[in-house]
Amino acid sequence: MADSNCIFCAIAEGRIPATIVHQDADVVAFKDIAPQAPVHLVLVPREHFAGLNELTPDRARLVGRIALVAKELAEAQGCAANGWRLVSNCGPDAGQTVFHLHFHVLGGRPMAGKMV
Ligand code: IU
Repeated sequence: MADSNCIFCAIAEGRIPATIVHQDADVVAFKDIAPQAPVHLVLVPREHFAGLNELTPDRARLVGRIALVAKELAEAQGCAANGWRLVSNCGPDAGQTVFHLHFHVLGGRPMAGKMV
């Protein structure tokens, strides 16, 4: 179920442009518009829900799918061997700005010792 006011739903449905790097029936991935690392992708489920606080047992498989796509994209982007991060900010204190569940894939530079 999509939310017509949600920017990530709009990207997933192709209503607004983004550099899409993966899409399937459940998951869409695109390049972040304000990259924080040489590799910075955003992975979203097509289903709209705000974030990890809304995770339910029936959505657990979907999050597993996102993790698998993240791993495949890290390999495809060439940062799997050196290391990469999968991050989901949940809520205002975590810095979440778009309230549609998403995961960041970050890689291509050393991040050890830094949270972001
Ligand atoms: P956050 O975890 O909610 O802070 O991350 C939202 C990310 O979505 C952030 O890195 C933005 O640069 C990114 N983004 C985007 O790639 N395209 C958009 O149209 C919008 C945000 I709005």
